[in-house]
Order: sequence, then C-alpha cells, then structure tokens
Amino acid sequence: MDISTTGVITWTPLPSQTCANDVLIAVSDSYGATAEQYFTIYVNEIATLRGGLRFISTPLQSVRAGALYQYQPVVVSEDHETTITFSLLTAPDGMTIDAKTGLVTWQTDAPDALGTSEDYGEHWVILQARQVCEDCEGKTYSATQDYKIKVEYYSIVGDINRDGSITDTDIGLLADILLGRRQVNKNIRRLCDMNFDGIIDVADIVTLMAIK
Ligand SMILES: [Ca+2]
Ligand SMILES: [Ca+2]
Repeated sequence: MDISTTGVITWTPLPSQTCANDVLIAVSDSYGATAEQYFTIYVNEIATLRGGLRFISTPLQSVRAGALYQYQPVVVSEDHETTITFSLLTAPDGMTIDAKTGLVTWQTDAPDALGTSEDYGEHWVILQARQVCEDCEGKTYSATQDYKIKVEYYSIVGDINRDGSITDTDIGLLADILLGRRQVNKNIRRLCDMNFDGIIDVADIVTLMAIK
C-alpha cells in the first residue's frame, strides 16, 4: 500500500489478503499539528458465479463536514456484454450517483460560525448495480452495497469557522467571542484557545495573528 504526498492511497490486494485489513494513516502540517484516521478494508473474493454481479470496492466511510464526498464503486460480472446501471436505494439528501459510471457524489454541509453542520453524524447509503439482459429474456442481475458514512467534526485550533484555513475571519470571530458579542459552544471555545491554557484572552488573539 502506498500514500502520495496529497493523500491518495493506492493498493492492489493479493489473493492472500482477502477479509479484513486494518489501515492507519497520519497527516501533519508545518505547525506540527497531526491527525490520524483508522479504518478497515474488506477485500472480497472475485465473483465466480456465472452472471454474478457484485461490488468489489470498499467505500470511504467518513468525510469532513463541508467536504465533497466521492466514491467510485467497482463491480464485476461474468456478463461482459450487458450494460450495468447504478442507482441509489437509500442516501442522504443531496447525494447523487452517475447511472453509467456509478460515481457517488455528495457535497456535505459546511459548519456555520457556531460550528453546526446539518450533516453531522451517520448516514445510511445503499447502492444498487443492475444488468438487464435483453438477449436472454430480460434476465436481470443485481447487487447492492450498503454502508454508513460518518460526517465528522473537524477541528484545527484557530480555524474558528472551520472552513479549513486560518484567515482574518477567524481573528474577527475570536475578537467577537472574547468581547462577548458572540456565544459559542465548548467545541468552538476549544478552537479559540490557541495556547491551550484553558482560558480565552488576548494572548490567544496574539497567537492567532502570529500564525495566520
Ligand atoms: Ca477559518
Ligand atoms: Ca488561551
């Protein structure tokens, strides 16, 4: 398994690697902040049934609130002649699937200034792939893949509006919070405490301005 500097993971499982494979990836930035993500990839055996249509890819099951979620399912079938059509049987609001390619796309709701996203939490997804063989009396093959996507809380200390970068907007928000002009929950207060001393004061603004 390889990971690129942009975070793209590439892996071709060996026949001996069917079943569960645990993966732990880590990311760090130039300020020394780090984060880890742990997940399990289930490798299926290749379909052997004649006409057997099945999914052989593993969906990405977590996404940062505000990010674009994309998943390209891969299916195999013994019937190479008949077109495969994809659809969503169950999906969160706004998720779409390309009927021809199967590409799943979902723009998740970005957190607002109070740190709330409509999409936080887990969402069921059920994908379906179908083949309707016109030359064989309309015989139909279908397969489904179901999984949950978790839309996650995302935090970088100092990124108070949680748009993924630290800008003047965050400094303005921190000033408003410090002056009591804006009420926020404890998750956001944690993002304001730049020097991790448990209180929000001018020192945090100074630190935020220094790293912007
Ligand atoms: Ca920000
Ligand atoms: Ca502080």
